Amino acid sequence: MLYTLLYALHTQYSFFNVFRYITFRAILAILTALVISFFLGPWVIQRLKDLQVKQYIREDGPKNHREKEGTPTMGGTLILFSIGVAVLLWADLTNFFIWVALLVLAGFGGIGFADDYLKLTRRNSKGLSMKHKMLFQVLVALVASLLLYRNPTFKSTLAFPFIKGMMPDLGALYILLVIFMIVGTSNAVNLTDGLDGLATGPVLISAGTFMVLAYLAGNVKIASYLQIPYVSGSGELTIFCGALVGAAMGFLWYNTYPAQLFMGDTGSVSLGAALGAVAVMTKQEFLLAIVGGLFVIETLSVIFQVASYKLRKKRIFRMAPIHHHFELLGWAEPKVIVRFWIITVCLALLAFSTLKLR
Ligand code: 57M
Repeated sequence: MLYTLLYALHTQYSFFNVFRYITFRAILAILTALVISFFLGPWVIQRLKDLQVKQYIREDGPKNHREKEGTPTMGGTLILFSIGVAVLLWADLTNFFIWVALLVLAGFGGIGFADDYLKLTRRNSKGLSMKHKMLFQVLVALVASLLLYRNPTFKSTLAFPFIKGMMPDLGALYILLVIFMIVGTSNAVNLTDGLDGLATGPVLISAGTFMVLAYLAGNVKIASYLQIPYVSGSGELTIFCGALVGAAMGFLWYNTYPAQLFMGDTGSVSLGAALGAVAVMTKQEFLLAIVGGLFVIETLSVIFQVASYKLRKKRIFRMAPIHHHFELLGWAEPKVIVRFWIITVCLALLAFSTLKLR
């Protein structure tokens, strides 16, 4: 909104021409979301405590988690508010992709909020049933996929890293791909959010990676030089990703070990879905699988653990998701967290390296 107002002034005062630049507005979005989440954090923590919005710790979890009982949760409300303000201020609100991204973020945020709320009112770690959660998530993802599929300027093709030029048109199957990307990433981030800052860090790094990728995909000259799909208008997602980065940075100040605040499903479900949606809209689905490799590993660890237990009555890991396995190996929580962050930074660098290896 401010973008439209301020840029319009460039005819009288040339200084305001700077608001035309996506990079400038992305930096403003990062700083706006960071300042809001950082300075509102203490107030939100206190309000959540007053409202008894606190985490119930499952009995069957690692012993050291017992002391986390009572930590305020649903900090995702702070994250979503920070992102919303920053995007509404600095993004071009006539941009189609911005509204699809906001729809996914808000839709999944609502599902996560309902889940957290039910856990609170039922005073246990159950929430929405898996069936209802999946149904609502697929519905929101279906709306986003249909908006994209029916947009005449948006192609239903799938790009592959390393193999330039191979971009099959999936036709109506593309709708299933979009739903899979959004719902899959949402649940993968949700599973990963099991240690202080363990999800927040990789979300921050992934959003930062896609902040750059969106800029590249939306710039016809750079996209053709790098031989990546040019997606007209997707450059505005640079501002959306910048807001994700800023909000995650401010939230991490309070979510880092020992956490004063958890994001809850309100945060993990919506942030994951938003990353999945951005990856689809910038046509970089495989790069999300690379930079978000930690989310993939965490999800696969659960799949393999459950399958192994069902088939062989034996566990592969001491406990899944895999972050608990290392905890039970005796790694201190901060050691698991920071090592997983280091892995994510390496994966982000690997994702960037594929841009030239075409
Ligand atoms: C999402 N939620 C955390 C917090 C956060 C199928 C099975 C693998 C499902 C999985 C599960 O329940 N996943 C739910 C993970 C929970 O965090 C809350 O949830 C929000 C994210 N959705 O924002 O509000 C706990 O994680 C800890 N935490 C922190 N710091 C943070 O910043 O310490 C979270 C954020 C919090 C807190 O303790 O209470 C969670 O772990 O539930 N189940 C599991 O992950 C369980 N694994 C398991 O059952 N493994 C089995 C089978 C099913 C694979 C096995 O290995 O045999 C583990 N989680 C728990 N207890 N709580 C282990 C048992």
